[in-house]
Amino acid sequence: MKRMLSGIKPTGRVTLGNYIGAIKPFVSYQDEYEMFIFVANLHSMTVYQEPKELRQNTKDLIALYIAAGLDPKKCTLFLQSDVLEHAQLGWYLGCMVNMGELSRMTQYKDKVAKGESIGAGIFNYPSLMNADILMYDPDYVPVGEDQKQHVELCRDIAERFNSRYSDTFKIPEPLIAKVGSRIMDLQNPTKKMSKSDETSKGCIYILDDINVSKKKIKSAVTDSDSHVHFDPIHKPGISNLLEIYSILSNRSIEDIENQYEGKGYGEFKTDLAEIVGQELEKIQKRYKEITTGSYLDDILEEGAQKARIIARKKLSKVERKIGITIKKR
Ligand code: ATP
Ligand code: LTN
Repeated sequence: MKRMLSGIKPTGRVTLGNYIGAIKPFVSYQDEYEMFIFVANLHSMTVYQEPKELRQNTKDLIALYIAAGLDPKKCTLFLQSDVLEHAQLGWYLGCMVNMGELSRMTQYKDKVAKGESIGAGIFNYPSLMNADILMYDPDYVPVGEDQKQHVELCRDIAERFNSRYSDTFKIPEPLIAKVGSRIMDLQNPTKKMSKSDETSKGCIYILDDINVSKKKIKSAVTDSDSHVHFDPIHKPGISNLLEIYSILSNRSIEDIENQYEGKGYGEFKTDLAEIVGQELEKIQKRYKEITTGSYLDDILEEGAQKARIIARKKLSKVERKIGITIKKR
């Protein structure tokens, strides 16, 4: 079985973008691949997190992975901070990446451009991500479009390490879905839907009240035309809604366009609001069932134990190769 690994930061309430671009694809891969899915809580610290919210967002994220259909029996689910080896490997890999390479990362550049005060963690963020990935030798890293650049840097660093020392890391491939890898904000469809945004009107949260989420779909910004047609450049709003519709209903965009030919946006949006509402209802029901009792703690403990076995082995291999370990084993 080929291996897959990915993670999401608990930086806010999980959005429909995270669900469509990451969680739903993870679920669809779990029968075919050996999966490692984690909560990237160390990465979340690159931006200040209110401790109480961080705790809640972390619990919710792990619960939503399962509520959305990830099966802990098929997939190793864990918290990044429970496997200490990530931070240590991240340090070694951070010593192998150049400032220039890190400065070219869009996620970092965007923050600089906004003039935000930036912690050193944001700059070195990709080194920890490289460690998360390379630790487990995955064949594929399923991510949304925004993370492609990070996985490409990870490949470069893995190749650098392998050629400097000797073959140690598998070179991973980013896996990006053709549809749904960049769900846009419903109020500003030229911008990615993001869980850490301050305004919530353009963002559907998986744990949103169902009626609130339906309203958000119905008031999504579209154009003044009324032709339900996929054209992300000229009709970004309706194209975004078409992508959401297509993924959640498992139908092609073309098929949906044909259904709404000559019908206008109102009917299309009402139907989509129903589809989104039903999807969220299903997930929320399961979420309520699994968040009572100690079920999640047990899953995380089991997941961390499995992940640690692989991580310890990989880290000691790395430390022998680079000369940190002085004991002969
Ligand atoms: P933040 O706002 O804190 O950057 P985020 O909502 O962008 O958070 P991440 O934790 O960075 O979410 O991403 C988790 C996963 O979800 C990644 O694979 C990312 O590519 C994917 N993802 C995030 N937002 C979207 C989106 N709008 N459309 C599709 N995929 C997305
Ligand atoms: N950077 C990613 C989260 C992340 C990740 C990873 C994704 C951290 N480590 C390893 C895939 C593999 C993000 O911002 N979504």
